[in-house]
Amino acid sequence: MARQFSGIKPTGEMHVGNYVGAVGRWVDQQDDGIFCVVDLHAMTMPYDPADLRSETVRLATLLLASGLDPQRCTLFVQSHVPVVAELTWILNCVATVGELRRMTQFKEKGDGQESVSAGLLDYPVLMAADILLYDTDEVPVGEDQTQHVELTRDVATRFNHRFGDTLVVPKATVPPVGARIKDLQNPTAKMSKSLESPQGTILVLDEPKAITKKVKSAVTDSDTEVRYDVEAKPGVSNLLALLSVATGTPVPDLETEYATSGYGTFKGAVADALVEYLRPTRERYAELAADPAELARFLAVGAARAEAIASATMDRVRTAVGLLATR
Ligand code: AQP
Repeated sequence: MARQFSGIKPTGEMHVGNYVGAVGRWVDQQDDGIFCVVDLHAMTMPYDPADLRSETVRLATLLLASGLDPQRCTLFVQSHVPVVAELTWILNCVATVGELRRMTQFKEKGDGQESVSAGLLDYPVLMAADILLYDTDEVPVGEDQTQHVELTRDVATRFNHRFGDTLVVPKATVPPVGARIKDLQNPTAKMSKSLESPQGTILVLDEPKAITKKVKSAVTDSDTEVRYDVEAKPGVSNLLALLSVATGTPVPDLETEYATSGYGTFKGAVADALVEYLRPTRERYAELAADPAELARFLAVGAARAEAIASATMDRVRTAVGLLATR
């Protein structure tokens, strides 16, 4: 079976874009998958250490609440397997500055900043190290991360060419619908944790009333037709994608169903569907958050399992690149 590995940054509240693009699919295909809260990646932009700690716990709890089951998959915190930093260094000597500077996310996040950390430039190499450490075949991600997975493939292929066949070359998988969920207030921009757009971002833990209010005030257009056309009707298309994922109904069927209903009725249906789609996670979250000791136990088991895989990969890598064995 193809091994899945993916991660999510503890940089704010998980939103429905993260859920549709990545986490919901992790849950659906979780058997033998490896999933982590990538706390080291959250350090590439200015942050508060106390927030990083609390958001790591909160996000790990939310992943359990979403349906990841530690009996079926491995769930851990990235920094609990510290050899990822060693592999990052080794891959830094394989990746080039030119290819890192071309990454869209580096350009977007660095844009307008007086100075950016070397970590922001190196973010994709840390991501490559994570993916390659666990002999990953498939990386379920949203569309915004496919460029980083492509870079991982390039680096792994170059490594294997230079040092002999050592690393598994992975591929990204994106969902057929909802690979890039847009901000409800600005439907040409992706919904994002760190964009300051509270009305445009539906959080997985939002109360039903808040979800309904956000969907009802979503930006659409001056037309009345419910039709999927990302260029001409980005707002309506985004809502159609959300409704399709939340109900499991193909977009063309929804276009037929709501063609003449008007935007008010259509938005009401989207809001109701999202409330039901996110309800089980919200309800389980409260229960799991009440027992942080249980979470810590799950994460320790996950880290031990991940460490065992990582350690075997690192033995191969160290030998391949010419590092002297310690034992
Ligand atoms: N809008 C989105 N639509 C579909 N998928 C998305 N993902 C993120 N936004 C969308 C996917 O969610 C996973 C986890 O993302 P991440 O937290 O590791 O980093 P990100 O892609 O940078 O997500 P954000 O929400 O935009 O965070 P910030 O604002 O902190 O950078 C990934 O698989 C991602 O593709």
